[in-house]
Amino acid sequence: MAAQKLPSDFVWGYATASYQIEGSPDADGRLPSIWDTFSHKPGTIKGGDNGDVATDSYRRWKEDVALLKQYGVKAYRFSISWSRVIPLGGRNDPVNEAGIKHYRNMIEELLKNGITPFVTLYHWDLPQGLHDRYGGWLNKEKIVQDYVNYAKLCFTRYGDLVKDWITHNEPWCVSVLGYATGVFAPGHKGNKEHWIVGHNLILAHAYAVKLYRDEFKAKQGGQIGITLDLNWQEPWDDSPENIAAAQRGIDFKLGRFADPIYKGRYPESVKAIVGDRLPEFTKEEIVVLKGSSDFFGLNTYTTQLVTEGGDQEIQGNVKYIFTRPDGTQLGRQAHVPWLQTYPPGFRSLLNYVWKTYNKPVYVTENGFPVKDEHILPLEQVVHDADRVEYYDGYLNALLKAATEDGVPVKSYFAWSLLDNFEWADGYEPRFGVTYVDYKTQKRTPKESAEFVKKWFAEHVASS
Ligand code: GBH
Repeated sequence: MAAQKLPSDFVWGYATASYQIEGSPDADGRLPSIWDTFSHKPGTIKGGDNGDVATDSYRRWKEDVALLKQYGVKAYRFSISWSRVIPLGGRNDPVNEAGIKHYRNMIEELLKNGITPFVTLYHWDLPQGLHDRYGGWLNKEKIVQDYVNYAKLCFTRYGDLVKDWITHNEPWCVSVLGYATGVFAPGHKGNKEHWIVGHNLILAHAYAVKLYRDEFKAKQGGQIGITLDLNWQEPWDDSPENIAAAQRGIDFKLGRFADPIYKGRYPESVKAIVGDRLPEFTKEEIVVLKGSSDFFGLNTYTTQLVTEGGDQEIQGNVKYIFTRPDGTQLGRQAHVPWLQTYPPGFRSLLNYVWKTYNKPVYVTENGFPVKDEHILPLEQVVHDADRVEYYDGYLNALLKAATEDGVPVKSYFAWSLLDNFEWADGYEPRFGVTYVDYKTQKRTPKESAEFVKKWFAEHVASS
């Protein structure tokens, strides 16, 4: 019997994000985002890098679309830079037609090539204007209105062509890395603001979804949801403490966003630890929140082993390690310290998400930066066996979850189309299936691009 296949309407492709690839920060009326400001502060980014040039995709987007076409994808997930379309960001600020046109052209080009656009509205690049004016994500009344206005502009200008919308990418990163550990823009530290920012991100998401459903969905016929991130958390051993710790770790990473959005409330474990620093939703807000995502957008890269203990409230007072009780490593080490290859964890995660939230799952990011790729000669870089091993493992885990476990997985977007600006880590880690020579901007496909193409050709049923 032939191996089971994914259904013919399974969506796959690559993902990117505006600040990580576009460059051209001042082009055609764009104004800075908090990432422009943050990355230009000395000491924030490894190697003193910033996104001023990145992969130059604001200018080379046609080349990017041609690559996608060559790679055989069905879809492309990219994000819109808010400060290109509303340079100052606010609902009473001018709309920038040149910025609008840029994404419109790209969307049209994708469709002409048979590639479905999946559009992320917010992948971390808040207009600096809103941060300066009222504290950005910290100001509930104002940011919710301005975000909804921005979303409305995108639905109005692109919604005839775009049918798949993602409100936010990884609100955990925005709130915790931006407002607690301070390693991401805007670089705040502490244990209070990130709960407020997380709360406001959820509300902005929910009111944008309400607007889409009330005013656009019937006419445009699309869907809208949010992308959350979770690396699977596996108890280090089967002691009751560590089993409980893993669940608490998941609640602090995923549940703090997913439970309000899919169930209308924060997890009890989070409330118990955070107490009155955790803002409350009003009754009226809960009505808007609950069920405010048509699907479950999931970014995931690895698995962490979890033990009870430690005093890091942000992660629910649990500890993470990659070393098993028998002293072996969980999987192959990537270039970044937080990632090891472990496909079974992906299968467990897909099952958990489906069982817990009961929504079709869209995997919106998954990928691997090969160790030391930035210093290897190009002949070796393109022969990216460790990345191929990763995709082989993760795609087969997804296939099993879909066909043997019955999880309704609808999409898979690999991260990323190109090597690009990896936030605080600068240009050193390379996640692309395409090598980018940052001096010349020349793109060279790695073997993983061919592998992924072939895998989907073999594992998606023909229609
Ligand atoms: C995703 O983040 C992002 O959506 C994407 O933009 C990014 O390029 C990609 O993954 C690869 O990283 O947590 O302090 O140890 C995944 C979440 C956030 C995980 C930053 C690694 C490292 C800093 N990533 N984190 S820290």
